[in-house]
Amino acid sequence: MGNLIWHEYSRLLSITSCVYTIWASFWGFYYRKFFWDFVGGIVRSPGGLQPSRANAIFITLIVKAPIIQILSMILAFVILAIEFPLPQLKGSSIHRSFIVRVPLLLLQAFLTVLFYQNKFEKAKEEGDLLFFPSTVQKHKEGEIEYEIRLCPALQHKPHLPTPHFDPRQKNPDGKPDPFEPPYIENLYIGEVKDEEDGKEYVALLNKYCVIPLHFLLASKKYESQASPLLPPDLVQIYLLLLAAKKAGSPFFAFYNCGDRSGASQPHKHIQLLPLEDENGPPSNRLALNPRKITLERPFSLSSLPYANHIFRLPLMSVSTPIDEIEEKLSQAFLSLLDLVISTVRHDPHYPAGTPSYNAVLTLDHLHLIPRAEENYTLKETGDQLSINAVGFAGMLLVKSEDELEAVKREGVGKILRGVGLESIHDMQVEGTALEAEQVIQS
Ligand code: B4P
Repeated sequence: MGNLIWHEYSRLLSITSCVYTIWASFWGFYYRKFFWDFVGGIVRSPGGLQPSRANAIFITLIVKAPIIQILSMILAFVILAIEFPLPQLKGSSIHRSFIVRVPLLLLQAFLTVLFYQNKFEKAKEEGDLLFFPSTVQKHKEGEIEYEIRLCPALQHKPHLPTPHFDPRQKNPDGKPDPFEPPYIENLYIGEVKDEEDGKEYVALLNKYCVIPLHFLLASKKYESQASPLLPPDLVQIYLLLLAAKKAGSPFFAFYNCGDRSGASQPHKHIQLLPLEDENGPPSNRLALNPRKITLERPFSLSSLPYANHIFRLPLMSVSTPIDEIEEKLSQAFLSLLDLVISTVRHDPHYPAGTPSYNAVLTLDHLHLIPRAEENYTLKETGDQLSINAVGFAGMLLVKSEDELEAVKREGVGKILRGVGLESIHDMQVEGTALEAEQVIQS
């Protein structure tokens, strides 16, 4: 009797481990990482972790092609067929043999420890990360193809009121600060430090996640979300974007600055979202269109119905010296911020105080969009849409089918214009470039 219980217990254990292996291998196809790449690896800045040459075979078999993940999955199905068992195997010598099981289970253990078991999945399974499934529809208006993401599950997310943003005061509303330690272990990814400035940041998975692997880079010491991006902020974001591109999964970064920008947390944080299109989100793809552009001068996309200020960045890579990256990004940011301030000043109704704006950063452009309002009220349904930088990247978020249809009828451009400002680029043109004028005669 005792033996029977032990046998049944081992069988259930083996079945559980196989089911987990199939699940982990499936995710391992998408998020390819050799788990032990830090052994013998070198951390370079810029560039991140460079695995040792001795690990090249594992990088090939896990990252370049998911061979180990495929083998793990096949092996798990084979063990399941023996343990369950398949009718054809029931009572056969393989089904009754311990000798067959031992090497198969050892091989399974060896294969599965090689590849990364996703932190995102763990955080989700243990309830620290709330994932809201969604679907995306393309919606073309003029030259831009917007992406409208329908996420009905977000209706159940607790609504956070816009905090009081006071750049001089720490945590002005006195609410718990999610970006202060102690961090939720399952959301904690790691920390980075700016080599020049010594400024430290913590990287955390987004707790309320719509796109898997959405993460945040928050300043370790409290800084206000109403303060501008500083040179080390820009450098660290850019290095992360470079590292992501190198790892084969492009991201873009965004920053909601000020109380009219769609931000809900007062502690300075920049957000990074994975991309399906390596040319960036829709607004970046549009900015790439006028291909012959004068570098080192801001420009505006006149086909968009709201004020937008864009700077095309020079080509930089992991081997570009940090000083140079810092100089280029700071110069771009300051020239765009000047334009944001002059756009805001031109609006007689804009309230006094720090202006709000959204920033979108890709490896090829920095976009700054001045903001007049946080929310847009849909004429048809009366629903309020909170728009953040992702909206101005060309990716709108709606929470119901009715909202989706109302947005399409009202027009995304009109909605963005409703929370943005009128473009005065024609008046600002000195020192900047108009698309039509920026073509270099080749
Ligand atoms: P904020 O800059 O303050 O504001 P936000 O991104 O607009 O988020 P909001 O909270 O207003 O979310 P919303 O319902 O509009 O960012 C704060 C960030 O911190 C948020 O990402 C929040 O989730 C995160 N956070 C809060 N508490 C945390 C904690 N304890 N640990 C870690 N992170 C924490 O939108 C819901 C989500 O969808 C947001 O993440 C938003 O960025 C994202 N989103 C918006 N538009 C999207 C689109 N088109 N596609 C995909 N995702 C989109």
